[in-house]
Amino acid sequence: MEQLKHLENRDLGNNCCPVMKTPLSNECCWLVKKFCLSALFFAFHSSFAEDSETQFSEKAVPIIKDGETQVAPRFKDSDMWIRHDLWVETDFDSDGDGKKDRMHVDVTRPRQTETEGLKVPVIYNSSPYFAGTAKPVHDFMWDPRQELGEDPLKRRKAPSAKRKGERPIISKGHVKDWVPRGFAVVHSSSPGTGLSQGCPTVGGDNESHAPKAVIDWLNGRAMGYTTVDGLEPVTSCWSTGKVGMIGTSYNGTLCLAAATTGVDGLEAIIPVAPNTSYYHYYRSNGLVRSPGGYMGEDIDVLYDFINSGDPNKREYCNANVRDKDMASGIDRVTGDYNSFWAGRDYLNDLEPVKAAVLMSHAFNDWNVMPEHSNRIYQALKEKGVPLQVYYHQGGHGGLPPIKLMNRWFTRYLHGFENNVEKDARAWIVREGEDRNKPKPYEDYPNPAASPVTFKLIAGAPEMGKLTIARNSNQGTETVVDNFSFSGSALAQADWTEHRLMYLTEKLTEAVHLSGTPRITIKLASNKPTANLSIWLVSLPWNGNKNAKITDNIITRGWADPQNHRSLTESEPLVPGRFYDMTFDLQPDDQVIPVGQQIGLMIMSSDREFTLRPDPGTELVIDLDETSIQLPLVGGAKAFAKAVTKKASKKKVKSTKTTSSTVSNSVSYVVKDTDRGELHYANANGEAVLKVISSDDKVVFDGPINTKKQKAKVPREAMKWYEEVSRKIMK
Ligand SMILES: [Ca+2]
Ligand SMILES: [Ca+2]
Ligand SMILES: [Ca+2]
Repeated sequence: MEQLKHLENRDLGNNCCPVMKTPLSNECCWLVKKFCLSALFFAFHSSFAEDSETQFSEKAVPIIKDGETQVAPRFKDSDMWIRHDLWVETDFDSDGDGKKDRMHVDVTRPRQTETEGLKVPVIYNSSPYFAGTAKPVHDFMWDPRQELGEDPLKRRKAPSAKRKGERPIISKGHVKDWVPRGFAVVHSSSPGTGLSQGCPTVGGDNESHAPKAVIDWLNGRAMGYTTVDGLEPVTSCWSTGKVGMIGTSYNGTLCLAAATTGVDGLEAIIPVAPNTSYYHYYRSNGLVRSPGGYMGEDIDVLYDFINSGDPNKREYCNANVRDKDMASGIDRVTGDYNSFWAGRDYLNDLEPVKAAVLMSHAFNDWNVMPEHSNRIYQALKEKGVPLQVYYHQGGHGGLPPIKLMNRWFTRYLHGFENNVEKDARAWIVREGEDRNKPKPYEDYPNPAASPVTFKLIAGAPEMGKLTIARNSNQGTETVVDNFSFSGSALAQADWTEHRLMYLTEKLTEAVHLSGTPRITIKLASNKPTANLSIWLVSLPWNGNKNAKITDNIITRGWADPQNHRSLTESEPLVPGRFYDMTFDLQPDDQVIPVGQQIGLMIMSSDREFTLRPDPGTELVIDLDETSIQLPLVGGAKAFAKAVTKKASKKKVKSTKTTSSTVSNSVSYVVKDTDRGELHYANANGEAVLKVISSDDKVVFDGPINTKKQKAKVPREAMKWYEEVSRKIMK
């Protein structure tokens, strides 16, 4: 303490950049002989120390232990931190006033950056939300209750966003985690929000160039000023120039946006639940599809939501960005991908990326869905940048454990070799487990997973079967659109025409899905437009209030049948004509436990996500030509094993009939040299019949619970079945 006091009392004046000396003086050698050599080594090379003993040295330095940057006693006291704000000049003028836009930036840094000439790396967080948002957002959404392919109803005007906040603090986010560890934390409001100039563009180029300018300033390559329009400069001589960006959701997007500029000094990013493509946020495979929880949101709604910048510039920004660029680009009529969306898809901008990326997301984030991080993660693998991914099983947001983040930043901002490259590449929190205790995996998707194709066996309006066996002659089944029923209600319904459901056998071993399920579907619509929604569920449905988020919905996906051929061009459907299309559901990593059945549910509208046209559209599905590929650890073999009946089965060789009756389940197998084989099972009230002809053809395979289903059994086979069941009943 004595020494701290001494340091505070030293007068170094206002000079932010005192002459740099070796951060650890020779005094260290007198104090800690044993530690001296390594301390000096680090002092010369990167000015940090390896353990807390160096607090006795004259000057404070970051302390690294076990590969992580430690909270240091001399950086801990928040009263001693230096806080200030400034404006960084960018290289763009997005608000049309002829002057380069300046970004409002705040800085929180250890006092020693002022008193001891300490230089520190920077944790940087940028956002459009820091200065407040327009509320309530649900009042100015688009109305989803409209016919598909028609002009949307006019959207209600948004209230103006009132700027909030007191200078010099823009945000306190991440400060408590990193300043006590000897980092500076920097925030900036993104263009056109708060006290930052420019227009909000929601994914426009200025949102990438703004954080780039701040990183340039942190490296002495851009100008900073004490005021928004003055010329009194502010330098960043306390910065090592090594910057790590972190942020959740939109703020995570901005980490990636900055990285796509390839700016020097941005060494590492930790995007958490980042939106990486506004098309994928507001559309899905050609369909207008809202982010979960924000029905009717679109990119112009988000623009209004964040529009908290200078009120005098709003008229210009509204007219140019919202009412011109966005209005002409968003296309809520077809929902197709176009150049407007391509310009807001960061996958198209990855070429310059060189920052080390620790991607973070959740598999049950139905707002910014997990495909957003996965598409970038998979693409970056090709580029060879240092890469890790952390997934948990919750909803939107959620930082990786501090240890993961710390190892990442310690390695790439301090340049300290903690071998983070040798850590597991993928960290996945298992179902119901603590979010801070992810399991290490070789990669995501799990390299042991391979696609297993599941076929459909008829069953509507009840539930059909999902099987890895071959199917044939299943005909078609029809789903009738009705947005009034939620997907979860339909998944639990015993009998309904508003969804088709196909269930695997009950799992007798857990099944591990890892990767992106892909559906191939052949369908015809009775109208030129139709929604198509796919849910993969785990049944029986757990309706308990305390059900885990993973208990019922495994994953889901949405697509526009009009885009069966092209994402950029919808094609009106010819009523009654069959179309083939293939698309992905959201990526997932989930273990489906014993006792559950995996269900493929096909719906038309999804009331929580799609537009809501008048009910009645009929989609006819060709069951033989429809299948879903599930990436399963262990592949088809593992699945076959997971549905093997553990109870012993009786087999009959001759024409003899056997039956076994166990409480509510009945099964028998009949073999007849002339007629073939007849297999019948009735478990839990679900009757299934399989008839194989003497020349080994499957004559029928499916449920026979309803009149309609029974009507599908070939006549001869039905006669045989009735004959046999009569015998058994006696
Ligand atoms: Ca300007
Ligand atoms: Ca479309
Ligand atoms: Ca899941």
